[in-house]
Amino acid sequence: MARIGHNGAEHGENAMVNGSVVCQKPLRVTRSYLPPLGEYIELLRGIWDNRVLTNQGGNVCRLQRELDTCLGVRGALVVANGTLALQIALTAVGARGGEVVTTPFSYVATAHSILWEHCTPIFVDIEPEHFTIDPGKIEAAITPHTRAILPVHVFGYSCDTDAIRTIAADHKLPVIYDGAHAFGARYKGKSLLSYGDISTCSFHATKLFHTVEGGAVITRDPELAAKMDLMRRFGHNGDEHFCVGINAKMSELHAAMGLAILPHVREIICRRQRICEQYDSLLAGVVEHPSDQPDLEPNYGYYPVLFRDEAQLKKVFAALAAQEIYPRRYFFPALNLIPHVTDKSSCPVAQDIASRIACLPLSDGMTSEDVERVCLTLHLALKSS
Ligand code: T4K
Repeated sequence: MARIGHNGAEHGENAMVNGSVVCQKPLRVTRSYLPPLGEYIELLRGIWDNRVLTNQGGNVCRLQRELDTCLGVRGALVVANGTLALQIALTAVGARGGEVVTTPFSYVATAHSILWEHCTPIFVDIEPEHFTIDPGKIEAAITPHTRAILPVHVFGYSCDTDAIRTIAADHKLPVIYDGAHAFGARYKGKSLLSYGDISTCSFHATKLFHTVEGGAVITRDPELAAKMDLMRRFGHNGDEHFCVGINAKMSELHAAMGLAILPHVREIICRRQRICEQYDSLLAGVVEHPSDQPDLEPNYGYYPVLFRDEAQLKKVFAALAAQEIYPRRYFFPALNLIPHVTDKSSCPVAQDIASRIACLPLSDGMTSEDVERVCLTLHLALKSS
């Protein structure tokens, strides 16, 4: 491989090769999928015709129906983003102000949505194979103030839903799954988003299915569904006011993006699968990657790898950056270590994993040459570390 000089900017397109400037494609942790422009414009045309831009218009209603069909769930309610989905879910189950048992290994939005609802996150350590909450440690964290359990299907790996259901039933606690990464994954024959009292999802631009910004709450419980439906739109229906609500509505333009992408989701997942399989074969024995999870049909949303320690991770990051390759430290630090949480109990497994894990570039548009470039650079960096 040619020695390529680093121009220092994640957004730079040019690099120096043997003294001359060449175009080099930066490879970031992901790159948003966009549908064929004509298909999006066709949906925009409908908006231009009828001038309904928001407030549960035709695109939002259609997207909800199509999500139900695509995921095999009932009554998906779309919202403005995955963080509001978590906040609404927490309020809907009556968790506001109480303790919420959760995982320290997630994106910061998980802990922040808990804090935003004036709840106290109580962190329970994770299991080391697939980084989800360790069910064996949940009961010790439950107190008379616990109002909910909020695990995360991190990177689309399934939590131990059977064990969590049993613990929750024993303690009469609701379970909210943060399924921000779970779209398209299936566990024990059904969508990973169909577990728990409520599942939330993120449709952010970086997700394999997205609406630019967006999210959803999913529940089988008609009472919770009715409550969350009202909560996402100010808590009222015409002149009748039922509860405190917020503005978490998805706009018609965002829903149109979802409608344009949904028909392509299968191919997106298949392309991502091929990239992950290429990573698997080129990185076998080179760097640690979680094993396949029994009963899970993955969605290939992320490709996490574990380094020996943080020092090795940093060295590899520098070598990759020199080749315009930008993996991300998803997720660092462990959330029990962020400044504004009060439960600072040690979570040694999460802290260890968070210090040495990273997600490699993964998007449906990556070529096999792109994957080779990442793997070759990684090989060389690891050899010298
Ligand atoms: N729970 C969990 C477990 C989550 O992971 C998240 C969000 C949430 C809850 C909350 O859901 P939302 O409220 O966000 O719907 C990104 C996303 O912003 C965030 O949605 C996501 N998780 C988190 C894991 O990743 P950043 O700070 O890493 O994004 P950013 O802007 O650095 O983008 C990463 C790469 O993606 C860039 O290098 C280039 C590419 N990109 C980015 C954007 C914004 C694109 O190709 N197009 C784009 O428009 O947080």
